[in-house]
Amino acid sequence: MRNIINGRLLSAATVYLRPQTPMVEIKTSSSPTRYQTALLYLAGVRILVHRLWVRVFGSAEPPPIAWREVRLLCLGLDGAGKSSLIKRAGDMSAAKGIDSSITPTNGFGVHTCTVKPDWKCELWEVGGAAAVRQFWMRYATPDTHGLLWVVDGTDSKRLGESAQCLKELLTECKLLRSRPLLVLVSKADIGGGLSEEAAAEGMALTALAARGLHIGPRKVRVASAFDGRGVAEGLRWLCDGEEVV
Ligand SMILES: Nc1nc2c(ncn2[C@@H]2O[C@H](COP(=O)(O)OP(=O)(O)O)[C@@H](O)[C@H]2O)c(=O)[nH]1
Ligand SMILES: [Mg+2]
Repeated sequence: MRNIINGRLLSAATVYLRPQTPMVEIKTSSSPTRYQTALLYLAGVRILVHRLWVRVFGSAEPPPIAWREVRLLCLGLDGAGKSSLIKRAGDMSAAKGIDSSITPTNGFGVHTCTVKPDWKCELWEVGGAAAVRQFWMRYATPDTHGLLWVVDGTDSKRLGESAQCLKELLTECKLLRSRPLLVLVSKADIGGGLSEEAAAEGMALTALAARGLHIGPRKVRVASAFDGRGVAEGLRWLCDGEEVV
């Protein structure tokens, strides 16, 4: 049922008479329930929010997030600094320092970090002790995008051993030869460590390339888990070849 006042058709549930006269509430059988009124309000709010969104962001829909995932294999001698660098990569904004709770990696670990706002990087770390090096190549899968090799920048005595391990790995594992190779020279915060040039020479990277044991792009970068230098830039290069100055 509807009410007609001053010739106008009203479908509203409640009609208030003018001031001076006592307020009279006229209820009709077709009055919307509180539930229906609430639904109407909600619909109105939704329309308002949508219009506001379009005005502020200029699009009818929020942009979709296209996550890209990249898997990297992280290897190097025991104690080179792999776990610490990976930990830093996972939280670049953390305060300076080394996580003293990190224990030597005996087996294998997977860690995830964000290299760019829409890029996830999965880092596979395998322990570097002599007994487990023979298993390294088993962790190189067709999905492995690149090889992150860590050398201890403060321990030039073990550089030859590290170079020999890399050579043996690439001799056995054809798959990794064409993948991008990033050598991170760790512990740069300590000072007096290896330069990028000295590390490249010590790792015999030019000789590896000359023998066809590595045909992919390669880069050497000093890095530190203590203050994070070189870590994000190195990983971005390894993931998509981006040069960060
Ligand atoms: N000062 C300093 N020490 C580091 C750095 N990275 C690793 N270390 C230390 O080096 C040792 C071995 O590090 P770890 O990450 O466990 O090496 P991993 O065996 O290659 O995983 C630990 O005592 C770390 O605290 C670094 O960037 N700066
Ligand atoms: Mg480790």
